[in-house]
Amino acid sequence: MNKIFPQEDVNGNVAPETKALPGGKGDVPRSLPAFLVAHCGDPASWIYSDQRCDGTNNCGDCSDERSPVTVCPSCGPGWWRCTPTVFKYCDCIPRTLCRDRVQHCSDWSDEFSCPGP
Ligand SMILES: [Ca+2]
Repeated sequence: MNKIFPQEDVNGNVAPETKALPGGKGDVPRSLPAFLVAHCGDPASWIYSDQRCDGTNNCGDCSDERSPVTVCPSCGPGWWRCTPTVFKYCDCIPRTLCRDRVQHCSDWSDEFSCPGP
């Protein structure tokens, strides 16, 4: 499910006006089965269940990617753990962003430590 970021460019950068947004604010649509819906740390926000632990900051505060709201496995093999400089990511960035001469980690580890994709 990638429709949250329709204007992402080839570098994974997202224009500021297209920042991640939760599935919605307020009441969950009654037409959605409960198993399709997950809540963010902000009880007023919700996302689709498959947006949990997908590496993308859908809640806006990363509560869909981090404890205590969501328990996720650590960064998978295709991911690099760091503190991202990109709003879209929380604790890991895709390794495809490593060694591309663009900073994606606050400590620049994506360019200097990450071995690459
Ligand atoms: Ca997510």
